[in-house]
Amino acid sequence: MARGSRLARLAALGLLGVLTLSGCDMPNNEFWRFGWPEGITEQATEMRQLWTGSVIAALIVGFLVWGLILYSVVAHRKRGDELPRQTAYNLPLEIAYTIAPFIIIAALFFFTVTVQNKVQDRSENPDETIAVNAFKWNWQFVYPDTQGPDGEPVNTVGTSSDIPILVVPTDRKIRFEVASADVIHSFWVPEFLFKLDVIPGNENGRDNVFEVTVRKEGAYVGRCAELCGTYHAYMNFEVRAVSGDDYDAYLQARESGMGTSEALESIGQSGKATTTTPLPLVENKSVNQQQAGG
Ligand SMILES: [Cu+2]
Repeated sequence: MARGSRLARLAALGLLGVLTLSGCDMPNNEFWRFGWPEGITEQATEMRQLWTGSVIAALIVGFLVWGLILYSVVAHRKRGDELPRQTAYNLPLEIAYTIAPFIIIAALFFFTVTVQNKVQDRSENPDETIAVNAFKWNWQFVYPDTQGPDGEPVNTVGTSSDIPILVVPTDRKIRFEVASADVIHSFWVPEFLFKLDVIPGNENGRDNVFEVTVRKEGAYVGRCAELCGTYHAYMNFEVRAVSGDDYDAYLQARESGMGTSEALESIGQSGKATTTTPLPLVENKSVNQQQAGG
């Protein structure tokens, strides 16, 4: 009986630890990330905190279990031929180790759903909206709230010799609306710790939208993460996160007629992608014809 209640107390203590740790901000350093990559968005931070909390919870359970195993091995090692005291059907103990895992799973589930809701959250009025159009085999990024000299919204489109650069502002809520012109692609920026399948015809604003707030300026590679045909591997792009002021200046430069490179250079950024380069095209006639046709 005494042991059973002690176990229950330990489980409760562990749970309390998880609750406390998940509730507050986790330290963000190499050790406390437990191998989790460093994301650059607000949403990635939420995910990292969930991971840190989960690992700590798992370690608490782990140390408890390892401790109990070690204790049993040492304390109950064979000392003679006499059978030790038999303690089967210890009801309090059995109830404790049935309820404790349930509480732990319920807590993990709760925090997972909470973070998932934050990651998939859509605001009423995002600060910026950017349309992402995927096609075999490249990307087009459209800024629908802008107007270029030709009266059309400003856009950047990649070619086989030019990596498209998706310029985004930091510290603003950005809504990405993804669409595909042909097959299923997947919009993936590893540093966002997020990807979204781009499914053709799926443009109802329900399953083709996500939002992020980028917190760190810099250049980050983006990729297609869904095998979409011969030149799938060529579908790389670059996210260029700049300050809000630079972003506004960039869009203004684009609206005045500058190209992506020129406008980037006008705000002191590199006009070319820095995180990836175009892959050489394979010399294969049938493949090239297929590309021209598709
Ligand atoms: Cu693709």
